Amino acid sequence: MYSDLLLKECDCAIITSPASLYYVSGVDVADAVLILTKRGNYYLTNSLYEVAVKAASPSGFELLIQTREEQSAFIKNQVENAAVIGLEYDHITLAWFNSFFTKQDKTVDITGTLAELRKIKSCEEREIIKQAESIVDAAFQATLPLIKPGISEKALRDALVANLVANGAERTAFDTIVAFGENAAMPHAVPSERALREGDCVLMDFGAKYKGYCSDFTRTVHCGNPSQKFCEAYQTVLTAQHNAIEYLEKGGRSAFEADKIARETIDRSPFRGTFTHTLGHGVGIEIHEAPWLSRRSKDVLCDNEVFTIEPGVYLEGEFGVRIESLVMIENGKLTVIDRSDKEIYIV
Ligand SMILES: [Mn+2]
Repeated sequence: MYSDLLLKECDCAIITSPASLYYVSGVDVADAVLILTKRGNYYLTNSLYEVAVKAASPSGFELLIQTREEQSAFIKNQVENAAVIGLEYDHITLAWFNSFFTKQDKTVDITGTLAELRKIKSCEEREIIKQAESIVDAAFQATLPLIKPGISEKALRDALVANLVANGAERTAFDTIVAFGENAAMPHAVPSERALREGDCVLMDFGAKYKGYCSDFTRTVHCGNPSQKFCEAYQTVLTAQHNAIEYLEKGGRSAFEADKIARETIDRSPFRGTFTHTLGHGVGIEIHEAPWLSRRSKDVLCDNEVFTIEPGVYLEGEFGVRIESLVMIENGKLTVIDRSDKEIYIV
């Protein structure tokens, strides 16, 4: 149980990040604070959110609707009565910290414990994420016919977003990336008015937020006949992804090793050194969370974790290719969740 684990390190845990609020209580509204103690758990918010939080009725929490002053006094009182206070160091601001704490107060960071808890998904969480990824598959299929010369990156982005919502997404899981031709060489390109031309690649990276959980998906298609160089880059990225997935299918569980296998595949090709980011990341309430698949990762991948495998090749001034799948490990077996084809697709 999360509260037992959290209260091992401290006698009062204060949760302030929307993602952890949602994970622990099932409700995240702006301006809420969760306080977990051995004596009881409190959900602090203000009257603006009273109806919403009451309707969701987070179990195991005493709901306190307070003014800003009452909330401050309540937190101060909890802090005074605890020897060690757990905080999400990666979320609180110095201003917030200074309004409740002095140098004498002993605090510990609970970010890592929450990340460890959140990276193991329950059966229910995995089901929701599978549904979130099927929304993305459907939106992709619905958008493919719109990819024609003349359409702008922004217009294609808008169509993708509309198709996500039409297929059940509450909203997008992150800012949708649509990049044509040379813009695709920027892994986090921002959609522009750039119009699609024959000979451009089309990189689309997008995700759905569904029942509070994210999905993540990338495909790169091509407008008109691709060059030999593009085809080679595409096959290299696909092989890199395939090799990493095969390693996991065969029971490999080192996140570092999975990254290395994909990276070496690209580095053995003419595209050496052009895979400039990490292989993947966990996906859950947040789009980027533990585990981390990178050159520096010490993560050992486990049952019931959900994460991406997304190698890429980026050639400045020319094009970029990224293929991203969402995978999970269940009962010791790897499952690729997205269903859309990965063979080179020409529009
Ligand atoms: Mn991703």
